[in-house]
Amino acid sequence: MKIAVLGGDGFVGWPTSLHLSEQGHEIHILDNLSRRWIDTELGVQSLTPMDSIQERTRIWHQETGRRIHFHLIDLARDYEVLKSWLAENRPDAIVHFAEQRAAPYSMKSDRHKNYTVNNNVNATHNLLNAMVEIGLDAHLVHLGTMGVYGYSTVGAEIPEGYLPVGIETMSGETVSQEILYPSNPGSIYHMTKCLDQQLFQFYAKNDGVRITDLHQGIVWGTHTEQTRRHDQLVNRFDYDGDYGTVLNRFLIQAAIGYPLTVHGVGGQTRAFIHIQDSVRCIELALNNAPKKGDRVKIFNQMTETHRVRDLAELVARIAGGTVAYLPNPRKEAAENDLVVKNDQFRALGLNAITLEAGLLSEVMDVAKKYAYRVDRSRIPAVSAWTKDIAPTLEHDPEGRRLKSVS
Ligand code: USQ
Repeated sequence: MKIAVLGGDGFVGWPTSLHLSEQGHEIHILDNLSRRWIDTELGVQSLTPMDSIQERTRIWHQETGRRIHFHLIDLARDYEVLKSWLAENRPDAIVHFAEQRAAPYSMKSDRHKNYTVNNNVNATHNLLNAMVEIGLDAHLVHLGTMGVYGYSTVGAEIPEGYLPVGIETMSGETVSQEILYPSNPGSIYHMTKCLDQQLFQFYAKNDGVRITDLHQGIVWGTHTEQTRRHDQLVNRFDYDGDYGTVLNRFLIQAAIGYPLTVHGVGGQTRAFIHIQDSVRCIELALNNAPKKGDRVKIFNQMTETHRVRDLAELVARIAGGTVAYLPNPRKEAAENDLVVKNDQFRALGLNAITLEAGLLSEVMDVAKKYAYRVDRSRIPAVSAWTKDIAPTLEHDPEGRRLKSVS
């Protein structure tokens, strides 16, 4: 297949591009490199030394003889450029990662809220709009999030996208219907993914666009089979307070002897998936496209659930370290349970990497190897969900006063 990977320079986009290229697909990365600009804005860098996208694709060609093409396009702002590119290249499938993906960054200030909404919603809408306008019947696979469901404890499994409900009619009968699971976003970023869902429902119904939406949990790990092939193919690894996700943060904190930063009492339960399984799921989704006229296909892309404080204790046990219970910068439930259905990927043959099995090698191969590149001052999470939370975040876990919490 000819596959356009939108956002193919990012944390999941890059290993996905390599994986699909290795499978023999013709890969075109469309990216505006915004993630690299945000690193500059925040004064942080990937833990792993990351080359330019042009250099990465050159090394891939040198190692495998396969070409990955790169196109510098901003989906949210360059609608006409995107439309012309799609019209000229007519990909068979499009994988859409091209959104600002950090919840803390999206809550940092009013400017960051605007940026996240404008960027994410426009990117998705521009894409759908252009596909319909040029009559492109490509399968669109979108990276959504488990966060669209919220993490409230309801005492029932979270289904894959749709919830069967009984509705009492005016004549007193009960009719059953499947509705999109009620969305319950916990950040501006998560809210944009809820809005994406509505766009997908409309374009599938009105124009027959074939769409798969992957509700992914928190990705952990760094390497995939392909990124291991050469030092310069390495994936990015974020550990800072905005882009670092919880488990990867704990791994690097343990490696450098920094207290593990648990928010609140650490009672939040979240869904997780290893990066290798994430790219495999995208391949499975591409190979199982919906037919024209089908409703949006939704998969829960996660393999296990864990409570944050249990993860911290597990990492501290494996890699050593102490756990710090800190004021929570977020507005979220102190404790929640989470039970998630993921039958569809299991039925398609996903054989998951378990966290206990993979953690130690991650600490040794990545966290300890690159520990010398860590800037400890970038570890504290200082983006507050509301103004009244901000003053509680004045000290880092080592007791130092932070300069600014905005
Ligand atoms: N947390 C800590 N300590 C930390 C960092 C986070 O206790 O140092 C807690 C947070 O308060 C939260 C949980 O860990 O309760 C998860 O935080 P996270 O930063 O790992 O994940 P999140 O903000 O939810 O976002 C990440 C990705 C996002 C993706 C989402 C999937 O950045 O792109 O959509 O995971 S999910 O969480 O399932 O919605």
